[in-house]
Amino acid sequence: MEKEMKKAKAPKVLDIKEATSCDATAQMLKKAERDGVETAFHRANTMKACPIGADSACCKHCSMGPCRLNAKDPYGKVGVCGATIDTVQARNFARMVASGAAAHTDHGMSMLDVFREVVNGNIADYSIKDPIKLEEVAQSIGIETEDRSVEEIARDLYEELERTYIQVEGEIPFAKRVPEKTLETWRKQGVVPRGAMREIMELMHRTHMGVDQHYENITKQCSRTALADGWGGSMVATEISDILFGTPTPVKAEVNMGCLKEDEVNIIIHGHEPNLFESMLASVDDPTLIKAAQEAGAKGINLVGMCCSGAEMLSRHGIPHAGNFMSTEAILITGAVDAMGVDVQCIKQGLGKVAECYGTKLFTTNPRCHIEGVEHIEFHEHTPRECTDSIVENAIVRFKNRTLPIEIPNIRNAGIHGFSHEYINYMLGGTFRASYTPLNDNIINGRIRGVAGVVGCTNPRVKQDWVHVEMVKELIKNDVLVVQTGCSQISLAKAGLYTPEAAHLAGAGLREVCETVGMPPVLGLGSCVDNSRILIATAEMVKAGGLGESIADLPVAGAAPEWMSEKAISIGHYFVASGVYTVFGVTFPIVEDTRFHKLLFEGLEEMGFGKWGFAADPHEMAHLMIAHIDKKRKALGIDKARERVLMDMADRQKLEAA
Ligand code: NFS
Repeated sequence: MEKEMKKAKAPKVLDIKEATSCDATAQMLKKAERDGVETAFHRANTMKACPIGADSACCKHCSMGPCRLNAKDPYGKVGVCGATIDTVQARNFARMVASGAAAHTDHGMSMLDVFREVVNGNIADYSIKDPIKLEEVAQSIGIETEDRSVEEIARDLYEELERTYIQVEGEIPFAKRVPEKTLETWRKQGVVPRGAMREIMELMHRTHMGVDQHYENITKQCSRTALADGWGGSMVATEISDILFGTPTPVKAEVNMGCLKEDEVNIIIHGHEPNLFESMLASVDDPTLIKAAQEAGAKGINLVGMCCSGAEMLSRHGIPHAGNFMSTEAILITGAVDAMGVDVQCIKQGLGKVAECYGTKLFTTNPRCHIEGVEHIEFHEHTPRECTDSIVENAIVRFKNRTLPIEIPNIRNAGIHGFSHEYINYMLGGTFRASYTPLNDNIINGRIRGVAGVVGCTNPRVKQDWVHVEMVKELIKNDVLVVQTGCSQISLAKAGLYTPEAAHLAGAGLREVCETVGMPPVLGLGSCVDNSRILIATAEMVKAGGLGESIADLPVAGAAPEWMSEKAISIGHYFVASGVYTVFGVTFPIVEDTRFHKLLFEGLEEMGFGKWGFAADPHEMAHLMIAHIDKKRKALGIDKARERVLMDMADRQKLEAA
């Protein structure tokens, strides 16, 4: 083993208890140290974040610099070209939005490519699994569905949705789903997106040296671009994936590293685009491959997901999920992973080294994502099985040749996943009156104080999962219903909050609703592109009535407590631009006491949007959100109802106790 580990560096001392609250990951970090293997946790421990970059006080957009401004005296200095701190920060922030939006919209476009080829009959491995969803999406953007075939509707839908990307003028199709008053604000502010390609291109242009040098004007294009992600690229990714692979409905499933099986061939899919995973599902069900696995001495083939690909498959099919972003290296340390296939986004380059240490076969599959030293098996949507079958075959070979000892943390957490916005509708409204009215009623009568979307990454700069879990517990304790996606959903699932029994952790009002419906106090909606489900849910809440006329009126808030990626910034900004107060943790890449900071944290709200917030402490973060929800309740005149309901409950509890 020593010999095989020779390439790994000896890690410096890491306080594992402070690094993660995930017991399985902690167990694997201890093993990593015994094995002499380094992970992102160790690197974050020894690499101090650049303080100038962390404040976004550095500009490297041209070679007259890079220029460093002074975060402590932000207006004391300007860049060589004269750029102020506001320009520098706004440009840096804008490029994060552009990159994040590009990632989501490119993912959405890949889904649309598959959809087009399915509709044209050029792909046989996928089909339209959910024609009802197809009709609903088509109707929502004004496509005639009455007496028309699935093919006809699908063809029109493709053409319409293609505009989400390539349209040079006019509003994107899903703008039709935005509540009228919210759309009015967007039109007034000039931020209704055209096509994503145009918005991202313009944002990159504007942030080039010597173009847009007014932070307010840059922010305007940030909003337009971010909205092209949320109501555009991400929403297309979700809706098309539902149409092709099925809309999620509640499903019982397990998460955590204990989902690996020592006596089976273990394959992990990690990344973002569901077409790879869907094809892998077909491969692991193939009798020939199962037989090959058995002949190699395995009991079977065990397919497990990680990160957002995993969250999507967990929601849609109940496929077990092994862990979130900060556990992707850790799981390889089990020695039990025979193959890991990755496609795009959130794939650490460090995986290559760890996989090599444990003999795990790691494969990149997408032309957009190669990793030096890692084998590439290209995935083609016209012949998807060529790639996924080959990964399975490689995994079987590795299983057969396993030599290193295996240690799988014996931890699995069962829960209910797979809540689409359609299902929330049905669950709360019932078959015959499916609508958001019962949710709104429960908010109006005060049982539910408000709704919070808690999403996003895990980040080695904070204790893994801890910020997510503490914050969500505080929210539900205060009767805030929590909806989730991505890595955050997995953090809470590992903490056991995805069971209906977890309702006992909720305040009396939320608990009563959960117990009546039989739902957990925390609802998982899937992957990060599925944050678009939260947008649609907010639009439905406005439509159902009684909670104001725009998204900005709703008693809702959002958070990404352990964010790390540019995609998270794009998501945060599209929620803000849609009208939602959105709080981020870890760090915020802007110097306080600058005009740009004031615009994001106050000014946008005055213009009819939502606004940004920041706190590193999970309880403080939760209470910022709760205070905002209460402010909105007051503005709606429903603050008294909650006092009444709590009084009634106290009386009832007294009676019950007597
Ligand atoms: Ni979204 Fe962060 Fe990545 Fe998914 Fe996880 S890290 S922004 S949650 S896997 S995209």
